[in-house]
Amino acid sequence: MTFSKVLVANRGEIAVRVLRACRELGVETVAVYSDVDRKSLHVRFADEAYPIGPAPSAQSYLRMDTLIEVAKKSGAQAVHPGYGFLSENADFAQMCAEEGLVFIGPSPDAIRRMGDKGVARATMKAAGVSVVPGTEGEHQLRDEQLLAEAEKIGFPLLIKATAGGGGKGMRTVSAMEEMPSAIQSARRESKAAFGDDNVYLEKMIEKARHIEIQVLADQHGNVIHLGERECSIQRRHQKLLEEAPSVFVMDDEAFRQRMGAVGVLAAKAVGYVNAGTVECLVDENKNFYFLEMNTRLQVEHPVTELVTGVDIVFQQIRIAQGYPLPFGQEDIRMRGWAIECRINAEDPFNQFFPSTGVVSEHDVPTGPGVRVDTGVFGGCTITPHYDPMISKLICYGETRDQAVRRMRRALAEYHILGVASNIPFHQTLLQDARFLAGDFDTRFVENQFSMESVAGDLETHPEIAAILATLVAHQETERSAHIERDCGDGTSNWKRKGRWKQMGR
Ligand code: MV4
Repeated sequence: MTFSKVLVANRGEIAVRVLRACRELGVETVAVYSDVDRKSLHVRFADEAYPIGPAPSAQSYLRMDTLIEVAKKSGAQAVHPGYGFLSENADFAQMCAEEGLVFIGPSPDAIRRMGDKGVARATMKAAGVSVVPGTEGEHQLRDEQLLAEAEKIGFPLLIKATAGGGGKGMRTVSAMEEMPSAIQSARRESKAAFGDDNVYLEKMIEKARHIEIQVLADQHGNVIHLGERECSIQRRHQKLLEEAPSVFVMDDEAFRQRMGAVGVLAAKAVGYVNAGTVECLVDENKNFYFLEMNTRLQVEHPVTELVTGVDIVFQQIRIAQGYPLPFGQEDIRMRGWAIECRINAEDPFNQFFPSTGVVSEHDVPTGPGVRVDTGVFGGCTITPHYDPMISKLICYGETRDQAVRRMRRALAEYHILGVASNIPFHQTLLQDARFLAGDFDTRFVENQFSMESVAGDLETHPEIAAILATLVAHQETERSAHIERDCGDGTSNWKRKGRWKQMGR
């Protein structure tokens, strides 16, 4: 079935990303927006846009009934969920199907089986994929059973929520006497977050890297992988920088293909269709273990797009339309290096405290090897209602060194005024000897990295600030004298700009 219209059930940069893919496919688009998002970029990028409720996600972007109603009213045949919100909600995928809408993603059954991490582990183990040693089976375990299992597994170990993922409801336990209280608190956190207090145990893999495999599967049984992404640079389970390939895999093509084969096996084990990501832990000896599968498009998908040349979102839509993958595994090669910095509205000099308010200026870098995916523009407001990401800055180079140099150059070109950003964090990281040497694991940012030496230099210089402010004001005046070339359709640029500003269209 070819789509003539797609509804994008998301906001921000990922909604814009999906809308762009639709435009390139010649598919009409429908955006949805909460009250505070009426003037958002994703609304401007779509052919039609509908209000779906107040700012809190639970009353807008998470309202399945409203989204389906809008999809049907607008005449869309398919729904793209983006990431977050309803993207991994099996009930939503099922509801779409029941209402005759194509959910651009895997089947409700595949989402469910990967959504329960205990079931996912058992399924993978049965398929011959190596999982971290730990509790087995799909059933719920009582406290006494968990204690007995912990004895067998040994310490340190991790208690994880079966309904969790991404580190929520996770506890590290280093000795038996900590178990009872750790089980209680993990259960409590999981119950509060997911309405389910079931947990399982895994031996803790130390000094592990967090590497993930991108897979693509069509409706005709073709499953391929697009290589790995290195995701170890994170803080409190929030990824900050991702790269493809991983320095740890580098040009060990045999290792890459072994990991890729595991990704393909995992997808096949649940009859997976569309784009998905298999998260692995890789230890110092290149042993790797299945952790979980994310049944959605991921934030960091652009690094894979740049090194493989595959437009993942374009392929997602094609797959949902029923087309077979236009290439096979043998056609996929990773060429060059890509790095993504997540630019967040948070203050790296104040424990990454979130920063909200009006983004008065947003000057994004461009030039060779630079891509910026964003939903932010000068004059927009960052609210506390949604995630704090301002943009994704992605740089490509023939080598890791060139990608790093381009990223440093791009970060220096990047100017955000009005809210604090973590750009200084990235600038510091990209000068760090350990990072540059590829000598890091998942604990790096929290344990071996500090912004303090940089913060120490941050004296205030009011005179310099005054001179800069004058220069900026002067530059602004000069800039306003430059006139855009008109687009040839007879509409005046002033009219277009005014309409854009006032109507948000
Ligand atoms: C682990 C692990 C070590 N051993 N499992 C974190 C997010 C979720 N997807 C799985 N995670 C981990 N699971 C075993 N058996 C290490 C992580 C992990 C991590 C743990 C503590 C602090 C930071 C971390 C960052 C990435 C991954």
